[in-house]
Amino acid sequence: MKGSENYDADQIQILEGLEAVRKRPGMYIGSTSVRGLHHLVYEIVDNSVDEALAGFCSSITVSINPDNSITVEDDGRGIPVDIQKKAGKPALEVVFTVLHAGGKFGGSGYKVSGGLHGVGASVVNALSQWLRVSVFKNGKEYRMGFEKGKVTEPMQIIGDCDPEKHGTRVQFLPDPEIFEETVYDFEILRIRLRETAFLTKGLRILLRDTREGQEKEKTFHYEGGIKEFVSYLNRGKESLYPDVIYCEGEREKIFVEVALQHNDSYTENIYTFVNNINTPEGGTHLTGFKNALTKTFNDYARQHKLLKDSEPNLSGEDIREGLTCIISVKIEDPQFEGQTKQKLGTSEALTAVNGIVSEQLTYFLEQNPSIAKVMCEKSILAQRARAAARRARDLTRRKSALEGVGLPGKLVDCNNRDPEKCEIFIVEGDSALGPAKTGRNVDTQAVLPLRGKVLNVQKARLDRIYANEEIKGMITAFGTGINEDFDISKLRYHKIIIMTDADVDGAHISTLMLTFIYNFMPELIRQGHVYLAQPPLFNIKKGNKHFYAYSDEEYQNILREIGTEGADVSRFKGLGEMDVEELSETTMDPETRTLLRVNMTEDDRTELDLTFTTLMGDQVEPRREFIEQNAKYVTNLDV
Ligand code: TSJ
Repeated sequence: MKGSENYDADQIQILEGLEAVRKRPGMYIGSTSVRGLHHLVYEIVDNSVDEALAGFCSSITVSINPDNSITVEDDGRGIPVDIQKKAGKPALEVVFTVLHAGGKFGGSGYKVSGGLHGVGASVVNALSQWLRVSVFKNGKEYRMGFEKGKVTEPMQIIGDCDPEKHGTRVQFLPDPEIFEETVYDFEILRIRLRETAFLTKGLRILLRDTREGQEKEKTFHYEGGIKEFVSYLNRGKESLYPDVIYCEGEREKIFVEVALQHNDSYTENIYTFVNNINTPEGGTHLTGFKNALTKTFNDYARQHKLLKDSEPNLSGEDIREGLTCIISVKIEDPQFEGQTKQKLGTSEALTAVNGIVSEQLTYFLEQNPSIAKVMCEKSILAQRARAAARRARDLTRRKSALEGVGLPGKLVDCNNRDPEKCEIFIVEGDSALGPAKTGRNVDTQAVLPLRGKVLNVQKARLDRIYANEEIKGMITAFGTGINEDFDISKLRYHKIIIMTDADVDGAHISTLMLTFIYNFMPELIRQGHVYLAQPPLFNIKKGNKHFYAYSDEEYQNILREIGTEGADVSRFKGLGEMDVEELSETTMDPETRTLLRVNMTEDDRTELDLTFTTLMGDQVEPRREFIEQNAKYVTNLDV
């Protein structure tokens, strides 16, 4: 009797647990937006990845089905099906109905392999309209079904299977009552699953879309693991030496893998992971790596006289210039800290990464003196450039302290001093400056002309960036400073509007400016202060009617509507060709213009990913076709 009372009590607790998940899904999967929807897939896949890390699974297939349900299948041992003593029911049922402590958002722990399976499976189950699982084991197929987390088909053996076959297959349909969006995006899954495959060497992941008209599949399989990840990140760049340096080892039950390679650029690209999960804020593993790299390098450079006794040590930043690096640690019970709990706090990870990298990097440098020399030479150049940049910056800082906020001479400022009301148009070329100056609202709209080529900041060192007149002009006009000096409260204009010709050159210049802002003041983009002006492409007149078309498509639509007969059509070749009224009406006047706001998605950290939202002027009648531009800016901008 007692047994069954307990069983009921357990049952109630379980239901309360799953109810909690349905009540506050955000606590368990972050959000119920597209992001959360895709998160369900990762929660399930992570279980198969754990099985792979334990050495029992070599391949995972993820399918997007025609009804937008997802199937994940692996060739692991199959979730245990025997009756768990404590719960008095099959382990399989426990995995899907008991809310496990931890998870990435609510609790603290996330275990890697070693028996704690099913983390997240119950959460996915609770948030699914239905979920079915098949386990292939002992020559049998076991099946079980659920709806909104509750058992609807108890576990049963539905038949024999090939005695050689083993594995788990889960199919689920996210509950539309929970999710704002229920359509899966192949691209989002592709990026994440590719990352997972890079981080789990040898594992084969197949992603398949079987929805009608969208049929496709991609396989990710990297025998080299994070070594191949680094090569992939350095694709299209000139690497400084052919090898990717790789360190691997285990200390105090912490498994460490590091892969690195320098390219000839000046930016540092380090991605860190704990149990295959990205830690954008770094933590002890990153600190351990940085300490090891700086110390190992300086020791080597001194010992081999690449750095003279009279010269100061290379700084960490100097050594990391142009570095692409992946740090991946696997820890049994990682501790996270910081506001968003994304920063690794486990202190043993610092010692482990530091020890392993120091030891193996020292060995590598000794074995590869020519590579060591190339690396040192680059660092020494970086050190000199940094010193020059510091002098230039100190000079400008001192200057502004002495002379007040010396605004650039070319700036045509507005009168209003309330940043919230003010806009600055960054205008390319001289020809557009005239009309922009005359056509602007003198009270709220400032204009800053740029002459000559905008510097590609991904191809220049800091000293050159600080010396560039156009860039200096933008920095002083914006008022915020850059990098560690950046202070958003000093922003002088809440809208920064890049206005270039609607042609290839114009697009290139916009891209260079966005790259500058993205690299030195990303917060401006994050907080939605950066915009692209949208000058029209075509001027269409018929009788007393006047239209502007902003895309080829819109141009065709307008002509179709009004007829070509008697229409006077011309194409704007550049901003400079418009007269003052035209420029003002179509591109600058807040009442009638269209702006694109620049957004930044931080999902895919391996590709600079900016998207745009169209903001219509207050009086623009909604166009038939919304100009939804989705441009991807890949890191290699010089195409
Ligand atoms: F998320 C999930 F639980 F639903 C799920 C788990 C989904 C999928 C697609 C696969 C899995 C999963 C679990 N794959 N492989 C496993 N392995 C185990 O759960 C397992 C099997 C045997 C033993 C053992 O000690 O014999 C231990 C474990 C953890």
